[in-house]
Amino acid sequence: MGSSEADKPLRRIAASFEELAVVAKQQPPGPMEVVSFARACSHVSVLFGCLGFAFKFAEMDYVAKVDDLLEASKSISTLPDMVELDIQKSTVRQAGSHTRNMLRVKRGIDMVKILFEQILVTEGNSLRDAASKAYAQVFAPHHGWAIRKAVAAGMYVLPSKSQLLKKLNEDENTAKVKMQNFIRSSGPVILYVEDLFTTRNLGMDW
Ligand code: 1PZ
Repeated sequence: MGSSEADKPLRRIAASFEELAVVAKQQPPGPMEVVSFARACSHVSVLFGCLGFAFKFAEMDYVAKVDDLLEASKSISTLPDMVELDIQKSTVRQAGSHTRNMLRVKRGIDMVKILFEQILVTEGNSLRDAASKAYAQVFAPHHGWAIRKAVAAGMYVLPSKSQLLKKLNEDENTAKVKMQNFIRSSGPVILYVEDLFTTRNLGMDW
């Protein structure tokens, strides 16, 4: 069973976000565990491996931030507690803080959601338009000129859609179901994390 999960990363990504969505959709929501959020986000990093060397830098940054959340989960049990601790210490916006890393990782999830949405509506075999739109919507407003230029260059060396699906061990139809699944379940999780910021007036535009 372990190996079939490893062979089908999209299934594991979708399944872990479905579990998080259950917590996110509770009324009142949560509290979501740091460890389950971090583990679900760690599954997403397989996608980088499929995108090639150009995205190595993004992968390293994303993985480091997810690892920080995994480390945090050893002493802090829930995401709201984690944010409260940073508020008490006045470290919310400090580079490397758990709350700041959570915001960056949330953007990564949002980018994958939009990327999947775009892949499902884009004709043809290129990922460039889908990936460019997702990046433009989520990260570009927060990245400086140099990073935006590097990402734009990386868009030209992305694998094709069929190469990506092959690496993910999926075909059009099986991938479609799992992408739709992820789109559906990541929505409430993204909103849950955004709520942690808005309800405490922490802002998210930083
Ligand atoms: C087909 C999909 C193409 C994917 C393109 C992904 C492009 C993201 C490129 C980002 C380069 C990251 C460079 C590092 C940026 C950091 O300055 C910031 C701020 O970090 P801080 O100052 O708080 O330490 N980090 C980020 O913005 C997080 C970047 C994570 C990128 C995750 C993308 C997830 C997309 C997965 C797509 C499969």
